[in-house]
Amino acid sequence: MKADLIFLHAPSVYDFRQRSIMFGPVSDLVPSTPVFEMYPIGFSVLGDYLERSGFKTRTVNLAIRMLKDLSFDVEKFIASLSSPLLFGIDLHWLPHAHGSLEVAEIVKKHHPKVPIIFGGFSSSYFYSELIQYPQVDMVMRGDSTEEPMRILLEVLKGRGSLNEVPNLVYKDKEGNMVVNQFTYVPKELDHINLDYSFVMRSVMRYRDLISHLPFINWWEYPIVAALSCRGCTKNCATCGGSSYFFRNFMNRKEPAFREPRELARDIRKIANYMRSPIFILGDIFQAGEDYVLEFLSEAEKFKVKNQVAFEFFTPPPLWFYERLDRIFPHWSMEISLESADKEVRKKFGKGGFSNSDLIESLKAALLHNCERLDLYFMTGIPFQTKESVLRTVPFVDELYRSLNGDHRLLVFISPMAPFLDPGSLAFENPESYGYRLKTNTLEGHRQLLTQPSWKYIMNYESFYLKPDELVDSTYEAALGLNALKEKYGAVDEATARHVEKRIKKAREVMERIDEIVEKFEAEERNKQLASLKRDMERYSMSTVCEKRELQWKHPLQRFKVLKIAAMLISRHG
Ligand code: B12
Repeated sequence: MKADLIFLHAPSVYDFRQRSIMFGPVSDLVPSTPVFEMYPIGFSVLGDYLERSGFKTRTVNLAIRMLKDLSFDVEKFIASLSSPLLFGIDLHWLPHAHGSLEVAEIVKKHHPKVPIIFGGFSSSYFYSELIQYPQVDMVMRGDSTEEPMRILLEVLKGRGSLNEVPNLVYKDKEGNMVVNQFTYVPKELDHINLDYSFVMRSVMRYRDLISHLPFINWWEYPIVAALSCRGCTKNCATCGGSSYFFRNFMNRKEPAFREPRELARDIRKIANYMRSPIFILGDIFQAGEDYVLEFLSEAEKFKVKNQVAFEFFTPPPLWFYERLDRIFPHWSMEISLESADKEVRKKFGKGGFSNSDLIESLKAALLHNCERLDLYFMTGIPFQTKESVLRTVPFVDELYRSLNGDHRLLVFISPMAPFLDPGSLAFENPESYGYRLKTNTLEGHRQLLTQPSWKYIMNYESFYLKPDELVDSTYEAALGLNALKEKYGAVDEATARHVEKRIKKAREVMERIDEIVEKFEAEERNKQLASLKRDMERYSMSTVCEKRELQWKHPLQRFKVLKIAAMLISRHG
């Protein structure tokens, strides 16, 4: 079936299969590989909205196809697609600066008459630079592009003109940039639907499961997300999804929250088709306690048995856990603490609670049957020194002891890499946060991505933590946390040995790359780096922790096949 709009998701670096790059632990704490094969959830939300408006969309995750089949020929595949009205490519995460532009070039070559639109957070930030590339015809700005995209497709069908499409940036006939008003920023989220039925229908329609997979082992571990908001109330210094970013670059003055009743229903709808874990995106406490209470009251009606995972920006109040325990038979939570140092945390934008507040809250969570409690730490954040990073280990040891060595506590540390987010407070005011930026342009980032290791790829240097110190202390702290998780039974001995070995190997590979970079130039350098390619790939995955450590418990029967079949039939596939 011919699609009106084809979404393409590129790998981070287009020719990652040929290049020799030690991407490092950049993706160790997300389900993706360092190729960042996950496409934006927005593709599914957009697809669903546009389908309800009468347009057909198709999603092709090129990154995953390239990963799954080393001989997959991207160019041949793109050439074989029947031309839609529009191609949409995400440059949402800046690490896709290389792959997305390369893919656009190939699309332009084979479908010269079809316009190519870019969208996502990084596209919105870099729109004026992005539109200068010959392969980019349009950029859609904003965190909510459903309605502007509908209007655009109408225009491409001959109804209306481009200057009427809100949030759109495009080239006129002479190739000059036209910037339409950035006016579509909805205050509510009632227009969207995220129950994944659209994705299932799309898989059937195009007989193409692989292109819809969000990450490489999703089929075995199909975690899905429910969306509580767009925007954020917090101002974490390095976050390109902070309140500061939304205000200044997305024209969003305040977050838009999903109605709490709708959020509870979204979870129920997902649970209808799937038994997999459901992760609620965004801290529901951002919208205030009344919101949380209403959400809980509604959720109580549904008896969802899936593992429901919550993220919190700060430790929640104690009463909350008792309610959660009553409502969800399986629930977990995660908090990104970023630093063990209260002062560093405060300067980062995560102040407002002491370590004893944290311990009290975590104790209550465990008492009320939280099945997993994940704490995340980050290296490279403002004003953090090597000593501060290494203090994470004794801090976590102390934490385990305060929680009677409870193995449900899992801790992770990873570097802020590859990039400091564009549009974050620290990106916009690097010196005030103790940083030097290597580049602040899109082209600069595109070029950084092909450097030989994550140490050289990173777009920033902290005055407080030099690149070598950052690399060393990240691996060192990860080793320490790994040993603690083993000591308290949070990971088994085999996993701990495996992680330890990988970290040691990763450090050796990093040292070897540094030697090569120092000693050799151009062709010889590439030759030497190529000889390390296998090790680079092997030790860029599951180093600071084993990927499986991130997974919530999930049942073997992940899908409710009969329910899915009934849904597909009732909506005519
Ligand atoms: C949930 C989330 C994730 C989830 C992934 C969810 C997913 N598949 O989309 C996880 C945890 C896996 C994740 C991982 C990463 N994330 Co993240 N993530 C978020 C978070 C918290 C919310 C995003 C969200 O809910 N979006 C809502 C959905 C429905 O909308 P959407 O996908 O954004 O799409 C809409 C628009 O963006 C736009 N759009 C997007 N793409 C396109 C394409 C086209 C053609 C068009 C027209 C429109 C369009 O239209 C869509 C619909 O309206 C944001 C922070 C925030 N406050 O927003 C960070 C954020 C987006 N992530 C960020 C980063 C850096 C990452 C990682 C690179 C981190 C890392 N090193 O591992 C990885 C990349 C993973 C990958 N691609 O493989 C940064 C991005 C900064 C930047 N400009 O580069 C953000 C802003 C903040 C942060 N630091 O976490 N992330």
